[in-house]
Amino acid sequence: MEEIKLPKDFVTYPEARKKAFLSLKKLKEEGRRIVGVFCTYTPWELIEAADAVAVVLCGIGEENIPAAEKRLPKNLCPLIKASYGSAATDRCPFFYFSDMVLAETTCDGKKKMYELRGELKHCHIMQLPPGAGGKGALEFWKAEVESVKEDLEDFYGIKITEEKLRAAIRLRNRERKAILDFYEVGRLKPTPISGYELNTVVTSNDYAFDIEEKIKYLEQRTRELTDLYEKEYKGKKSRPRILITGCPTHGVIDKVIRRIEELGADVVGFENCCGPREKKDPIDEEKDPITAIAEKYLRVNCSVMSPNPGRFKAMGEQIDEYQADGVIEVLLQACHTFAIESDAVKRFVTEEKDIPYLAITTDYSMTDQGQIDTRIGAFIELLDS
Ligand code: BJ8
Repeated sequence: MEEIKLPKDFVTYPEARKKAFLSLKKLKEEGRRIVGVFCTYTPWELIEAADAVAVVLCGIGEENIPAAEKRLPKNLCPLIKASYGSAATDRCPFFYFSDMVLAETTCDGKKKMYELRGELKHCHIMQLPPGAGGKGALEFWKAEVESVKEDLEDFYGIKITEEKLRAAIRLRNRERKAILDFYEVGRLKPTPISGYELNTVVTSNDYAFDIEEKIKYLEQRTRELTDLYEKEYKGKKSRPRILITGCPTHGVIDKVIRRIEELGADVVGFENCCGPREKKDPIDEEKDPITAIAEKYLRVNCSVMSPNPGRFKAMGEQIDEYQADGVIEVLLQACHTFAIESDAVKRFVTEEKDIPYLAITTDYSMTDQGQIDTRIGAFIELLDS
């Protein structure tokens, strides 16, 4: 079993969330506005322009799932059940401290869960068009973005000015660039950073509420890792390089990402919402802000969109740029959109890119760890041979 590379002061994802509870409590005591969010489609710039803090409400861990199953079907994505269960049992301090929730009609499970969540707290649900390229899709989505602005203004009794929106766009674009540069350290061969750190730092960043501080940290860590590569890694032999795709992996970091690296491969990149999916695509700073925000978020390549060709283009680029030797797709149980798209992903990876592909379907329990290890081990052996 190999040790994965982690810095001395490494903070795990659950630890980062715990620390964030305290920062959020402090912000609440200082009278800051707090908006709970879930998804990459969320127009964070509007929240920023409302002088509010956005906090991610996605659940991890299996402890709140039995409570969720009192109202939700068992055969539902664990991310949805964990998110609802933690709010319904009042065990999610992020939800507790949120003044309101901003959510989008992405997959069927999530959108129906938001209806139940709306019973607990004010929940603004943005209607997402079913396909980004459909006739009128942009106009429809732009009106939805406009309605978030209006709701934030009414809810907080404020005015979101164009100046504030433009400042928020600039700030978030700088943050996107810092995150992307950090991610792209994974392109170095051999990589000086573990995928476990990549996944943890980027998802934990959603719980760092001071964006300037976050940018500073990411820039510094990127410099450290680039120097480390020059001093210790350059010219050395690389382990098999894996690109992760599929559903978000923050709830299965230990179960899948850590195990891939302990079993002998490097996770070098993520083609999912824990990766650069939307970071590569800044918001146009010159256009009318509402139009630019609507255009940007409509380009997110999620499987909830039909059709979703942009995902394959992004995946192809990442396979090349990160020099991936194989692709592992993580499918959360009962996630129909990613599960259906996985057949096309498999064909794209094995036929067009000519590298091996493995799909792992799992949930937040630990019962299938042995089976997952066996499959990952065999996949790495195949890449090594
Ligand atoms: S933009 S990936 S964050 S929707 S895994 S809850 S799709 S059943 S999380 Fe997602 Fe936004 Fe898309 Fe990204 Fe449903 Fe699938 Fe569960 Fe999912």
